[in-house]
Amino acid sequence: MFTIYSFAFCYWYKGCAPEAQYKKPDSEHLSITTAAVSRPLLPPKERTMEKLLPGVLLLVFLSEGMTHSDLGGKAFIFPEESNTAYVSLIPRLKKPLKNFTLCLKAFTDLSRSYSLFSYSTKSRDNELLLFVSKVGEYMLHVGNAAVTFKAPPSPYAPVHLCASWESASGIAELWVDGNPVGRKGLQKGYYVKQEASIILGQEQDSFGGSFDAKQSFVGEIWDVSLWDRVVPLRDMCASCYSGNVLSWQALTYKDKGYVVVKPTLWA
Ligand SMILES: [Ca+2]
Repeated sequence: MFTIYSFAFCYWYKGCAPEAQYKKPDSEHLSITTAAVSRPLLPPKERTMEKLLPGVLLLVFLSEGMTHSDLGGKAFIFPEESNTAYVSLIPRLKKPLKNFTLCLKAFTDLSRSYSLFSYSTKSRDNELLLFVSKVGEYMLHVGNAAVTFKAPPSPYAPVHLCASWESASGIAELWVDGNPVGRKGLQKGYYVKQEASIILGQEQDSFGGSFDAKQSFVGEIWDVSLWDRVVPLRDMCASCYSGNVLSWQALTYKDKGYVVVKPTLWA
Protein backbone atom coordinates (compact mmCIF):
# COMPACT_ATOMS: atom_id res chain seq x y z
CA MET A 1 0.00 0.00 0.00
CA PHE A 2 2.84 2.34 0.87
CA THR A 3 4.45 1.70 -2.50
CA ILE A 4 1.22 2.49 -4.31
CA TYR A 5 0.79 5.75 -2.40
CA SER A 6 4.39 6.70 -3.01
CA PHE A 7 4.27 6.04 -6.71
CA ALA A 8 0.96 7.85 -7.02
CA PHE A 9 2.45 10.82 -5.24
CA CYS A 10 5.60 10.64 -7.33
CA TYR A 11 3.69 10.68 -10.60
CA TRP A 12 1.58 13.60 -9.43
CA TYR A 13 4.60 15.45 -8.19
CA LYS A 14 6.74 14.47 -11.20
CA GLY A 15 9.87 14.59 -9.15
CA CYS A 16 10.70 11.08 -8.07
CA ALA A 17 13.16 10.03 -10.73
CA PRO A 18 16.24 8.58 -8.97
CA GLU A 19 18.40 11.57 -9.89
CA ALA A 20 15.74 13.90 -8.47
CA GLN A 21 15.39 11.98 -5.22
CA TYR A 22 19.02 11.83 -4.37
CA LYS A 23 22.25 13.67 -5.14
CA LYS A 24 25.62 12.29 -4.23
CA PRO A 25 26.32 13.49 -0.70
CA ASP A 26 29.07 15.87 0.21
CA SER A 27 28.94 14.63 3.77
CA GLU A 28 27.66 11.74 5.84
CA HIS A 29 24.70 13.77 7.00
CA LEU A 30 22.69 14.12 3.82
CA SER A 31 18.95 14.01 4.27
CA ILE A 32 16.07 14.18 1.86
CA THR A 33 15.60 17.79 2.89
CA THR A 34 19.17 18.86 2.17
CA ALA A 35 19.12 16.91 -1.11
CA ALA A 36 16.10 18.95 -2.15
CA VAL A 37 17.88 22.19 -1.28
CA SER A 38 20.72 21.31 -3.65
CA ARG A 39 18.36 21.12 -6.62
CA PRO A 40 17.98 24.00 -9.07
CA LEU A 41 15.49 26.71 -8.19
CA LEU A 42 11.94 25.90 -9.19
CA PRO A 43 8.80 28.02 -9.51
CA PRO A 44 7.29 28.96 -6.10
CA LYS A 45 4.50 26.35 -6.25
CA GLU A 46 6.95 23.53 -6.91
CA ARG A 47 9.35 24.83 -4.23
CA THR A 48 6.45 24.56 -1.76
CA MET A 49 5.89 20.97 -2.85
CA GLU A 50 9.58 20.29 -2.34
CA LYS A 51 9.28 21.42 1.26
CA LEU A 52 6.17 19.28 1.74
CA LEU A 53 7.59 16.13 0.17
CA PRO A 54 9.49 14.73 3.19
CA GLY A 55 6.54 15.42 5.45
CA VAL A 56 4.05 13.78 3.10
CA LEU A 57 6.28 10.73 2.72
CA LEU A 58 6.70 10.61 6.49
CA LEU A 59 2.92 10.65 6.97
CA VAL A 60 2.61 7.77 4.52
CA PHE A 61 5.22 5.85 6.53
CA LEU A 62 3.51 6.56 9.82
CA SER A 63 0.09 5.65 8.49
CA GLU A 64 1.49 2.21 7.85
CA GLY A 65 2.50 1.80 11.49
CA MET A 66 6.08 2.83 11.00
CA THR A 67 8.20 4.99 13.26
CA HIS A 68 10.71 7.62 12.19
CA SER A 69 13.12 8.45 14.98
CA ASP A 70 16.57 9.51 16.07
CA LEU A 71 17.65 6.39 17.95
CA GLY A 72 20.95 7.89 19.09
CA GLY A 73 21.77 6.41 22.51
CA LYS A 74 19.07 3.72 22.17
CA ALA A 75 19.05 0.05 21.28
CA PHE A 76 16.57 -2.55 20.08
CA ILE A 77 16.30 -5.31 22.67
CA PHE A 78 15.18 -8.73 21.49
CA PRO A 79 14.43 -10.18 24.93
CA GLU A 80 13.67 -13.81 24.03
CA GLU A 81 14.08 -16.40 21.33
CA SER A 82 11.25 -16.42 18.80
CA ASN A 83 10.44 -16.59 15.14
CA THR A 84 8.03 -13.67 15.45
CA ALA A 85 9.99 -10.69 16.84
CA TYR A 86 11.82 -8.48 14.37
CA VAL A 87 12.38 -4.92 13.18
CA SER A 88 11.99 -3.93 9.52
CA LEU A 89 14.22 -1.07 8.41
CA ILE A 90 13.20 1.29 5.61
CA PRO A 91 16.18 2.62 3.61
CA ARG A 92 16.57 6.36 3.09
CA LEU A 93 17.25 5.81 -0.57
CA LYS A 94 16.62 2.90 -2.87
CA LYS A 95 19.36 2.06 -5.32
CA PRO A 96 21.42 -0.95 -6.34
CA LEU A 97 24.55 -1.15 -4.23
CA LYS A 98 27.76 -1.57 -6.20
CA ASN A 99 29.60 -0.99 -2.95
CA PHE A 100 28.50 -0.85 0.65
CA THR A 101 29.66 -0.40 4.21
CA LEU A 102 27.61 -1.84 7.05
CA CYS A 103 28.28 -1.09 10.71
CA LEU A 104 26.43 -2.14 13.86
CA LYS A 105 26.93 -2.86 17.51
CA ALA A 106 25.46 -5.85 19.29
CA PHE A 107 25.48 -7.69 22.56
CA THR A 108 24.40 -11.29 23.00
CA ASP A 109 25.34 -14.34 25.00
CA LEU A 110 24.09 -16.75 22.34
CA SER A 111 26.42 -19.64 21.54
CA ARG A 112 24.33 -20.89 18.57
CA SER A 113 24.17 -19.28 15.14
CA TYR A 114 22.19 -16.08 14.63
CA SER A 115 21.54 -13.27 12.17
CA LEU A 116 22.72 -9.72 12.78
CA PHE A 117 21.49 -8.05 9.58
CA SER A 118 19.28 -9.71 6.98
CA TYR A 119 18.72 -7.93 3.63
CA SER A 120 16.66 -10.10 1.28
CA THR A 121 15.36 -9.63 -2.21
CA LYS A 122 12.71 -11.69 -3.96
CA SER A 123 15.36 -13.57 -5.94
CA ARG A 124 17.99 -14.01 -3.17
CA ASP A 125 17.20 -14.39 0.51
CA ASN A 126 20.84 -13.76 1.46
CA GLU A 127 21.35 -10.75 -0.79
CA LEU A 128 23.28 -9.01 2.00
CA LEU A 129 23.53 -10.94 5.24
CA LEU A 130 25.77 -10.59 8.27
CA PHE A 131 25.50 -13.85 10.14
CA VAL A 132 27.31 -15.42 13.08
CA SER A 133 27.72 -19.13 12.38
CA LYS A 134 29.24 -19.80 15.80
CA VAL A 135 30.99 -17.78 18.47
CA GLY A 136 33.87 -15.89 16.81
CA GLU A 137 32.90 -16.73 13.20
CA TYR A 138 31.27 -14.04 11.10
CA MET A 139 29.79 -14.79 7.69
CA LEU A 140 29.20 -12.01 5.16
CA HIS A 141 26.83 -13.00 2.36
CA VAL A 142 26.50 -11.04 -0.86
CA GLY A 143 24.10 -12.30 -3.54
CA ASN A 144 23.78 -15.68 -1.77
CA ALA A 145 27.55 -16.26 -1.76
CA ALA A 146 29.46 -16.03 1.53
CA VAL A 147 32.89 -15.57 3.07
CA THR A 148 33.79 -16.33 6.68
CA PHE A 149 35.96 -14.23 8.99
CA LYS A 150 37.29 -15.48 12.30
CA ALA A 151 37.73 -13.18 15.25
CA PRO A 152 38.43 -13.98 18.88
CA PRO A 153 35.20 -13.69 20.86
CA SER A 154 34.80 -11.38 23.80
CA PRO A 155 31.67 -12.75 25.49
CA TYR A 156 31.20 -10.13 28.18
CA ALA A 157 31.34 -7.07 25.96
CA PRO A 158 29.34 -5.80 23.01
CA VAL A 159 30.88 -6.13 19.58
CA HIS A 160 31.33 -3.27 17.07
CA LEU A 161 31.27 -4.72 13.55
CA CYS A 162 31.95 -2.98 10.27
CA ALA A 163 31.93 -4.76 6.92
CA SER A 164 32.55 -3.29 3.50
CA TRP A 165 32.35 -4.76 0.02
CA GLU A 166 33.14 -3.40 -3.44
CA SER A 167 31.86 -4.84 -6.67
CA ALA A 168 34.87 -3.95 -8.84
CA SER A 169 37.26 -6.22 -6.91
CA GLY A 170 34.77 -8.34 -4.97
CA ILE A 171 36.82 -7.60 -1.86
CA ALA A 172 34.99 -7.77 1.45
CA GLU A 173 36.65 -6.42 4.57
CA LEU A 174 35.58 -6.94 8.16
CA TRP A 175 36.63 -5.01 11.23
CA VAL A 176 35.77 -6.14 14.74
CA ASP A 177 36.05 -3.64 17.58
CA GLY A 178 38.22 -1.36 15.48
CA ASN A 179 40.60 -4.14 14.37
CA PRO A 180 40.81 -5.61 10.86
CA VAL A 181 40.19 -9.34 10.65
CA GLY A 182 41.02 -9.77 6.98
CA ARG A 183 39.89 -9.30 3.41
CA LYS A 184 38.28 -11.94 1.23
CA GLY A 185 36.68 -11.93 -2.20
CA LEU A 186 33.17 -12.76 -3.36
CA GLN A 187 30.72 -11.84 -6.08
CA LYS A 188 33.13 -9.70 -8.14
CA GLY A 189 31.13 -7.61 -10.61
CA TYR A 190 27.84 -8.18 -8.79
CA TYR A 191 25.60 -5.50 -7.41
CA VAL A 192 23.22 -5.78 -4.47
CA LYS A 193 19.65 -5.38 -5.68
CA GLN A 194 17.52 -2.57 -4.33
CA GLU A 195 14.03 -3.98 -3.73
CA ALA A 196 14.85 -5.39 -0.33
CA SER A 197 13.30 -6.46 2.93
CA ILE A 198 15.78 -5.41 5.64
CA ILE A 199 15.31 -7.12 8.98
CA LEU A 200 16.99 -7.14 12.38
CA GLY A 201 16.28 -9.96 14.81
CA GLN A 202 15.51 -12.74 12.32
CA GLU A 203 17.18 -14.42 9.35
CA GLN A 204 15.03 -14.40 6.22
CA ASP A 205 14.84 -17.50 4.06
CA SER A 206 12.28 -15.81 1.86
CA PHE A 207 11.39 -12.17 1.18
CA GLY A 208 10.20 -10.86 4.56
CA GLY A 209 9.70 -14.28 6.16
CA SER A 210 10.57 -17.96 6.66
CA PHE A 211 12.21 -17.25 10.01
CA ASP A 212 13.85 -19.92 12.16
CA ALA A 213 13.78 -19.31 15.91
CA LYS A 214 17.14 -21.09 16.14
CA GLN A 215 18.69 -18.37 13.95
CA SER A 216 16.94 -15.48 15.69
CA PHE A 217 18.90 -12.83 17.53
CA VAL A 218 18.49 -12.57 21.30
CA GLY A 219 20.18 -9.57 22.86
CA GLU A 220 20.61 -5.93 21.87
CA ILE A 221 21.47 -4.20 18.58
CA TRP A 222 22.19 -0.53 18.05
CA ASP A 223 24.00 2.03 15.87
CA VAL A 224 23.10 0.21 12.65
CA SER A 225 24.27 2.13 9.59
CA LEU A 226 24.54 1.37 5.89
CA TRP A 227 26.37 3.41 3.26
CA ASP A 228 26.26 3.00 -0.53
CA ARG A 229 30.05 3.18 -0.76
CA VAL A 230 33.19 1.78 0.79
CA VAL A 231 33.98 3.90 3.82
CA PRO A 232 37.63 3.46 4.89
CA LEU A 233 37.18 1.31 7.99
CA ARG A 234 40.48 2.43 9.45
CA ASP A 235 38.85 5.83 9.85
CA MET A 236 35.50 4.52 11.13
CA CYS A 237 34.76 5.93 14.56
CA ALA A 238 32.59 4.31 17.22
CA SER A 239 30.01 7.08 16.82
CA CYS A 240 29.87 7.00 13.01
CA TYR A 241 26.34 5.81 12.41
CA SER A 242 24.85 8.26 9.95
CA GLY A 243 24.83 6.11 6.83
CA ASN A 244 23.19 7.53 3.74
CA VAL A 245 21.15 4.35 3.18
CA LEU A 246 20.41 3.60 6.85
CA SER A 247 21.14 6.05 9.64
CA TRP A 248 20.63 5.34 13.33
CA GLN A 249 19.99 9.05 13.81
CA ALA A 250 17.14 9.13 11.31
CA LEU A 251 15.76 5.63 11.26
CA THR A 252 12.42 4.66 9.76
CA TYR A 253 11.36 1.26 11.04
CA LYS A 254 8.51 -1.02 11.97
CA ASP A 255 8.79 -3.45 14.85
CA LYS A 256 6.83 -6.69 15.20
CA GLY A 257 6.40 -8.97 18.18
CA TYR A 258 8.39 -8.69 21.41
CA VAL A 259 10.94 -5.93 20.69
CA VAL A 260 11.76 -3.18 23.18
CA VAL A 261 13.59 0.14 22.65
CA LYS A 262 15.73 1.22 25.63
CA PRO A 263 18.75 3.45 26.25
CA THR A 264 21.94 1.54 25.51
CA LEU A 265 23.85 -0.02 28.40
CA TRP A 266 27.14 0.57 26.59
CA ALA A 267 28.52 3.71 24.97
CA1 LIG B 1 18.53 -16.85 4.56
